[in-house]
Formats: sequence, C-alpha cells, structure tokens
Amino acid sequence: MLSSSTACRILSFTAMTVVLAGCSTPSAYQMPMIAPPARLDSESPAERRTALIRESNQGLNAIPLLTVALNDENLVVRRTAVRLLASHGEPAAESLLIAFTNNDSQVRRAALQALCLLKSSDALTPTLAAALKDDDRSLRLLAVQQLAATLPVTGERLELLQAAAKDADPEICRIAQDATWPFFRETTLLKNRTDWDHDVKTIQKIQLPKEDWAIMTDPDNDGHTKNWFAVDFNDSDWQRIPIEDHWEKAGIQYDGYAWYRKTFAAPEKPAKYNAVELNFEAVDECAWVWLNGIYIGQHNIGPSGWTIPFSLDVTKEIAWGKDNQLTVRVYDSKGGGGIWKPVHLEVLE
Ligand SMILES: [Ca+2]
Repeated sequence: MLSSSTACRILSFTAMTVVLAGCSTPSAYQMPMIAPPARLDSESPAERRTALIRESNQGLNAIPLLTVALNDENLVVRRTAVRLLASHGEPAAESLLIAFTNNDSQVRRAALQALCLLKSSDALTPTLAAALKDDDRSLRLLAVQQLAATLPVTGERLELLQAAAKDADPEICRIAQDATWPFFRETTLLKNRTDWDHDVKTIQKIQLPKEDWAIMTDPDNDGHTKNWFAVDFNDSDWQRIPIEDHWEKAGIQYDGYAWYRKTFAAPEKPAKYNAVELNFEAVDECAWVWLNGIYIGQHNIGPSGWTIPFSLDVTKEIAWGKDNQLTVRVYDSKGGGGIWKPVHLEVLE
C-alpha cells in the first residue's frame, strides 16, 4: 500500500505533466518559468502544506493532488487540503464528496459547508441524509439547517426533517420540528387592510372567561398529530387551570409546548359589523391558534414575543350565538409560560 506522501508525490508528478501538456506553446525556454516541483514528499507537515497551497494556486490541475492530501497523516495538511478544494468550487465537487467521507470531522464539516454553497438541497439530499446520522453534532446541525432553508419542505427533505425532529440534540430537534410544522396563516387585521380607509371602532369587547381552561403539556410536540385542535376532541382528562397567569402558578413546572382548550359563548350576531378579531394581551412566548377547529394564525417571533399583544381575524370562523371552541398551542423556552394576560373577542366597525 502506498503511503499518503508517496501517493502525493505520484499525483504531484501527474499534475505537473497535465500542466505541461496544457501549455499551448510548449517550449524548452518556458520550462524555467514553471514553479519547482512541490515538496509533497517532505517529512515536514509545514512544507507539505506550503506545497499544497502552491499547487492549488496553479489552478484546477491541483484537484487530484488535494484529494489525495485529504488522507495526509497530519490534520493541518488534511484540513488545508479540503479548504483549498472548497476554493476551487464546482470542479472540485466530486472531491468534496470524497472529503465528506473523511475520518476527520472537521474535514467532513468543511466539505459539507462547501457543498451546501455549490448544490441545491435537493441535489445534495443523499449527502445531507448521511450528515444527519453523523456522530458530530455540528454536521447534523448544518444538515438540518440546510434541509430547512428551502421552502416548501416536501418529498424526501420532509421525510429527513421528520426523522431529524427526533434528534437527541434540542436545537436540531427544534429546527426540524419548526420546518415540518404544517400550520401557517397570515392574518389581516381590519386596521391593516389596504382597502379600508375608515377609523376602526371597537363596538363590542368581550373578555373570555379566566377560569377553567383545559391544559396539556406536549413534550414530544406531536399534539397536532393527535388532533388536539379538533372541536370534538375529548379533553376531559386534561388538567384545569385559570389563564391570566403563568402555568407555573398552577403548579405546572415546565418549559416546552403545551396546549390550552376552552369553549366560550359568543354573543348574538350584531346588526352591523365589519370584522371580528381575537385579541391576546400576551402569551409567553409563542402561540398557534384554532377557532372551531380551523387554524386562524400564530404569534411566533421567539422569546421576545412573551409580552407583546397580538390579534387574529376570526370574522369567518366565529359562530354567533353559539358555543365556540378555542385551542391555543403555546411554546415557552424558559421562565414562566402560558396565556398570562386576558383574551378578548372584539367586534369591529
Ligand atoms: Ca417564558
């Protein structure tokens, strides 16, 4: 078996031959202008590294040499080789795929970073699938970020993200879960409608009951797959707590996802109105909301959203003069969590 330095030397010769063969007007007088052969057989890693850089500066012919150097016994030489391959872009893509199978996780990571810049997520799917199984967390994180970056998430990318949503690392898990979360709706409030040039007046403001909301924690984040938002879902075995305070005050010491459900009576239909909105004075921290089984929108701006009021349009979803079923999925990353301020139904004109 060839040692890596012997293989480098052979490839160095091959690369030089290609350089010479590539000259359009080869001539004995031009020979002295070509850099002396690289010292890739040097015992010194610093000299081998310098030689790699010099070869790489000559152009794409250095790619085979750099590929062999990925297996150099010295980690600095190996990592220099992958960095130089990345600098050659698309022509080095095949070599970067080889680098991605390297024993050195830093070489694998540098290769994957370069490949993510060169190829679309769909073209890179097999590589990203392998990266999601890497022992090195940074490779799994890079892969999940890449898979989640292109919307919509469908097909094989969706399947991979669904698998990554069960990763042992909480950050990787969260990115994958967010990317595969199937509910989104943009709400348009009356005051923001471009076709609306009147002052918006609140003609009825009905505070929802404070007491007796059903709550269930969802540590596996799969309540939506069990239809916890459905009107006819049976929540009779869920704990009852008041809103307008953090769930910790009701004895639930918990950070993560949790679901609230409440049935409330809506008033009779007003003679005249232009919109109906559900206003949350504050939910700590993020919220996803259904009314009568229909998804109506979200408040999802991260931890800083815990004290920011928000409203969602329910003009089409409200059932006048009847019971209405409200479901709120809450995410709390730290500290107090829950629907800690009042919720109102607002009839607007
Ligand atoms: Ca919090």
